[in-house]
Amino acid sequence: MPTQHSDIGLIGLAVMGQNLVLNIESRGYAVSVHNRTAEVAERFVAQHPGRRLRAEPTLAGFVASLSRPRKVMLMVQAGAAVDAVIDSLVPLLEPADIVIDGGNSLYTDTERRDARLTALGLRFVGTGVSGGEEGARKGPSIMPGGPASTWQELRPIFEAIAAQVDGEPCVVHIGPGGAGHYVKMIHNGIEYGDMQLICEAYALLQAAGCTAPEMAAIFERWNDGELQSYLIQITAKALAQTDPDTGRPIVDVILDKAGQKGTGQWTLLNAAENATVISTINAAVEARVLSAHKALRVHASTRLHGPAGTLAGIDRERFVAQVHDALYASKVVSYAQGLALMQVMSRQRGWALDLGAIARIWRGGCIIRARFLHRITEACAAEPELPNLMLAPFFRELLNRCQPAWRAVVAQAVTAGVPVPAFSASLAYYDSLRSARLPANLLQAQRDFFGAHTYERVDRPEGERFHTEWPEVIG
Ligand code: NBP
Repeated sequence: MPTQHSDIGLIGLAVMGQNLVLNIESRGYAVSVHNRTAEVAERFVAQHPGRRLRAEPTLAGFVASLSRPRKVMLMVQAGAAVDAVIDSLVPLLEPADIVIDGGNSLYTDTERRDARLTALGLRFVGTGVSGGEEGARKGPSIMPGGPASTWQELRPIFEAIAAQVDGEPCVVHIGPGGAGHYVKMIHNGIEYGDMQLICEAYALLQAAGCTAPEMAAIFERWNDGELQSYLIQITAKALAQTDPDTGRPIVDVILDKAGQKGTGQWTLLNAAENATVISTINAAVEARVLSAHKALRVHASTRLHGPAGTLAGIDRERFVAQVHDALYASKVVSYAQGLALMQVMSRQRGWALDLGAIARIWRGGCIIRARFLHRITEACAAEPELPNLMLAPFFRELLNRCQPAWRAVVAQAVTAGVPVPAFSASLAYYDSLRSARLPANLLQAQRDFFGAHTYERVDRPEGERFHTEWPEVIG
């Protein structure tokens, strides 16, 4: 039985927990592990002999095995399981001990738990851990919230286990309370947007007659350029994969019904509550929802008329270049929207989020890791109070350059009947933002007409309200 105390303890040895423990131990830390089903922890330690790992079958033994102040990381299922583990842990902990929730918890749950544990003299850190199983093992992007005092104590471990890009660890203290889990939620929302945009590019290339192997080559080429990212890379590999049973491209035999775990929907709700537009992410979440209604779509496909969804006879090479630009521009809009939402919440909650640093820690370890993220860091450094990412010189020039092709792609998609909800939502946002005058003047007239809501005038100071006696409408 080891007598030395462990540096940190982890509860929840499913796929994420196991890989994170192996990562932490490999950086020179002794780790105690505990799992509700105790055999899982014992088997895990037995499978890794010679490591500084210690399985503790009881929670009391687990807590007693840790050096003070104790650092207890939870990697259990988000939701009720986190509360259940905290309930059992609390009586065993001492003031200043740190409980870290590394699961995908909703940031408002994190804020509730933070308030509860703080009142008990404990410290709570809700942290985003991105990158799935491989990230957990080899280096995730880590987004810790919680009090600044915890960052000083967790920093050496987190910096050691995080992904490294250009010699910098992909972790930074995000902010107090639920800030870490909030930023992880936005990361996931942006991930939804990126994935849908890539799927729309795929649909367009397919409509233009490209085969799966041809598209694999196109995405591979794109991955060597400005669009370089993990998601483009895996898309190329997925398109190149053959189904062993049929010999067909695997994407052709996969059913077109998307799943989701809910973090995208959380992002939508948060944007709606804060009157912020995230139309690209919105379109991405809704595209998944609509895809799941397969039977209804199959039925409607024989009842609702429209073009066949093909782009036959198109200049393929030119079109591929246009789709590239449309994808890049749409992606920038999606990030601009996600960043704008973070800015709104940062002000509202007093989190002081450093958007440039957040973009920097997303460069490695996480699903949205991409070359262009350093451009966001640069833009934020040049102008910390940037009103919208699209207005930063690099992105402004990029959008101005890409917009003719982007427009051509959306127009051709609409004409051919290829649904591109995220491409079009991005373009509509771009066009709305650059419209000095929108038709909201008529909307105000309508509101004043039926509800006497009043309106402002273009020729009078802002804030002065007017009402018109509109003609009566009979019937
Ligand atoms: P799961 O989300 O599948 O959770 C399984 C773990 O939770 C097991 O250790 C299980 O113990 C434990 N658990 C449950 Br379920 N209910 C419990 C309870 N009431 N009390 C104590 N323990 C309980 O594991 P995961 O896929 O490794 O994910 C862990 C967290 O990381 C989740 O929040 C997830 O959303 C997040 N995450 C996952 C990924 C990914 O790629 N999987 C990526 C990023 C973040 P048992 O063995 O006794 O059933």
